[in-house]
Amino acid sequence: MDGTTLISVAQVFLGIILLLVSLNLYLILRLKEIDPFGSWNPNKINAGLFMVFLVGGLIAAYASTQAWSEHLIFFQPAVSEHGLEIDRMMRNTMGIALFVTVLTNILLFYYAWRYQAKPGRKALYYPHNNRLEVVWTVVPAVVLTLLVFDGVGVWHNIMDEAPEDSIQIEVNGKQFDWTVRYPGADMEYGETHVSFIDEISTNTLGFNFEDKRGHDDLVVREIHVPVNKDVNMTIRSRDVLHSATLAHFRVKMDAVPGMPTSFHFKPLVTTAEMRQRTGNPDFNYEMSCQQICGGGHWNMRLVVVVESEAEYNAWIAQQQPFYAQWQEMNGANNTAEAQPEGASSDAVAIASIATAQ
Ligand SMILES: [Cu+2]
Repeated sequence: MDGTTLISVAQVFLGIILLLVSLNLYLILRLKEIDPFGSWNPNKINAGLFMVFLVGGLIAAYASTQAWSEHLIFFQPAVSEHGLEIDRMMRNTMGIALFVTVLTNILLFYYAWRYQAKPGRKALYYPHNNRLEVVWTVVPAVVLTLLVFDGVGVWHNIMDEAPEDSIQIEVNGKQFDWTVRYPGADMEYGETHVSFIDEISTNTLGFNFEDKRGHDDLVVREIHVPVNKDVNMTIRSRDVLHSATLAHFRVKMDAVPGMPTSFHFKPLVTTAEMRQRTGNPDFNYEMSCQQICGGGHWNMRLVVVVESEAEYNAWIAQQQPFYAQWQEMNGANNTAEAQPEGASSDAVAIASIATAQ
């Protein structure tokens, strides 16, 4: 038995001894017909405890919010155009909800103390008041309607069609990572299909290499976007539900297998500016998965770099298209032309497995 366990056991024993001693003391007093609690007024004690709970609860709620505020994304201003709107709605809703919650709870506990039972005090029988019913139905209804209308308007702005000249990015979720695709110079994605997926030849996105539009597509493990430009993100999953989330930008959209979703946003602050703002030279935006998707869910993170347009163009220029990499890795013979015309997806997969071996 180590020291800590010994101390714990000693504490338990000490507790039992104290309990037994006080129980005995109480029984002796009762035998002598002395009631030590005889003069206590339970109504007064209960009323006092209500006030203790009210003050203690308010202090605890405030202190815990303070302690956690730097970890709460709500306290870090949004860094995208629509994110500022989301934050405004959040502030309004939280402000109203907080005001009502705090006020009603203060009154609830205060009245329990103020109108505690006392000799001669009689409860008032007050079963119904139509005017009161109307007021507490109509006021919340109007306030909630205003909040909902505001929300619907913002939602439509966010979910509108992405502007034509948006930067196109496709994020592909799978258990357990994200793969990012850029459409390349032709601004068009090549066709992909689940039946072409072939882990051995590294065709994890399932490119159909017969589609030449895909030959310049970039496949990377980082998101780079220029600041102050619209970004249109297509979000896909190849297995289960994931959720592509860029919390700083207030972007969150589920990745649904078999049904591509999308989200467009405009980043306003570069990674470099954020590093200065936070005083953290290692700061990085990230995309995470916020849908529990299995054992490796925690690992689904991706670095997001927001940079100047020149830096972005330089980065894009450095990337080698996936098709060229794939050819290098699988031998020059294994090109789209080498695939038999109209080959079934199985045959293509088997052919590439054979080449890899
Ligand atoms: Cu996940």
